[in-house]
Amino acid sequence: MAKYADSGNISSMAGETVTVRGWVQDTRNLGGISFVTLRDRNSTIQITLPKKKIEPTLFETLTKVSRESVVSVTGEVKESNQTALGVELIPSACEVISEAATPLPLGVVDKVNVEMDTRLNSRFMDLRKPEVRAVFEIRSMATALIHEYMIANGFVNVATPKINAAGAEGGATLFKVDYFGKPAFLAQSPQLFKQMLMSTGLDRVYEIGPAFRAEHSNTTRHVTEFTSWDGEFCWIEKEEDVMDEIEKAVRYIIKGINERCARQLQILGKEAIEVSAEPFPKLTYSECLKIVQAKGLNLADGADLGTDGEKLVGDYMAEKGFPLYFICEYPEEEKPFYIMEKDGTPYSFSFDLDYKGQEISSGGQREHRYDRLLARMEKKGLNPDDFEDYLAAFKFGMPPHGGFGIGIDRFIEKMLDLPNVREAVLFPRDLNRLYP
Ligand code: AMO
Repeated sequence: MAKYADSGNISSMAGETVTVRGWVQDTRNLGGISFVTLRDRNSTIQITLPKKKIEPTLFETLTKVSRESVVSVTGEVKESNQTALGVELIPSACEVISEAATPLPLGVVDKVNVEMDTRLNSRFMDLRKPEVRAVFEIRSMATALIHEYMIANGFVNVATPKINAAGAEGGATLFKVDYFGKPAFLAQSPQLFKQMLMSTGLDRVYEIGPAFRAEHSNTTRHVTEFTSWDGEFCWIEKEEDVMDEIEKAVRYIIKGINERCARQLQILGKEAIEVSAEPFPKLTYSECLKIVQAKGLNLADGADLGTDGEKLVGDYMAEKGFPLYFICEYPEEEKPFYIMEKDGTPYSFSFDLDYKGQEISSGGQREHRYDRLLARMEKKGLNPDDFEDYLAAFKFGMPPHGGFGIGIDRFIEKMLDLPNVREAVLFPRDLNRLYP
């Protein structure tokens, strides 16, 4: 039996007889000679069929097989200065393993602009395009790098429940499920659990897991299921300690992607992911308000910066050469109950990390003092009885702590300049999309 080869190693196999497997991307019949382009995970291999030298049924099969069929082809590897790999395959046998039906729901190589929805409807076919796959290969590496960084820095990887009796991020975006006749909710974030763990001695934890938000708005930055990278750790003195940790982690990931994903970045037309040499700037909310007001957006003090405000701040920071920057000291009113207030001011020890004009993360110092936490819950109109188990962890010895949550989908979207967060999700879920 001939040995297997693929586009990654066939260049060094001239003179050998090998078997290659993949998808028939394209067939060109030029009379006396035909070419089949076979695609595999990395690249394409040219199969050359000089009509007179190829057995007729083999010639017929390979030149007539429908595009995107999966085939296995055995033949001799020959040097060629006409192909990107420097070799071509002259076939002596082939097997059509899985014939593709026609017409295809979506072209793989056709240079036509197809709506994102059409592409997402046939995502399996869309993912056959190298530039679509590259996003997910980079995302995979980003996830590996997060694990590397977090473990190397003393964080313990945890898994917290995704079906819960209470949510942490406000009632508006809770997904209700029927839990054996009782109401339950899909987790909006691991917030309550990662904080409870702070009272245990597992005092540096992280999680990468799904988070669910019943987002009723159809935007380019919201999906109803996203992947949250959460970190939480004890013994912080101020929220800046959390920002510094995120910055180190984000730099590690971007550096790692630049070093390990050169091929994928090249497919996406990028040399490298840019990151500022100087530390990520820390703008206060009040400074941002002034920036957006100067740019003509009339926001009242205390108002949410919103998509438009964030974008204006992003433009301002881009001019200064900063794709990534923090916005800190948000009004306490804008932030959840678990964030610590900055006493004597309307602000809080909170921050967002923005990437090119879009929030990708938020976090801060938490209120670890039981009485103050209770007061904050009441101020936010929450019933402490709904959070009994969470609150118990604060009653019996809770260190000061802080943390962050980063949406991996938005992180990848912005890193790769994708126009929509859905482009960074394999099978996105949103207001209108529950399949595939
Ligand atoms: P927040 O609600 O700001 O904070 O969410 C943190 C990050 O999660 C991502 N994200 C989303 N991504 C896509 N679609 C959505 N609908 C969506 N909602 C949120 C964003 C966002 O910045 N518990 C806190 C974090 C903390 O303080 O540790 C939290 O969930 O990238």
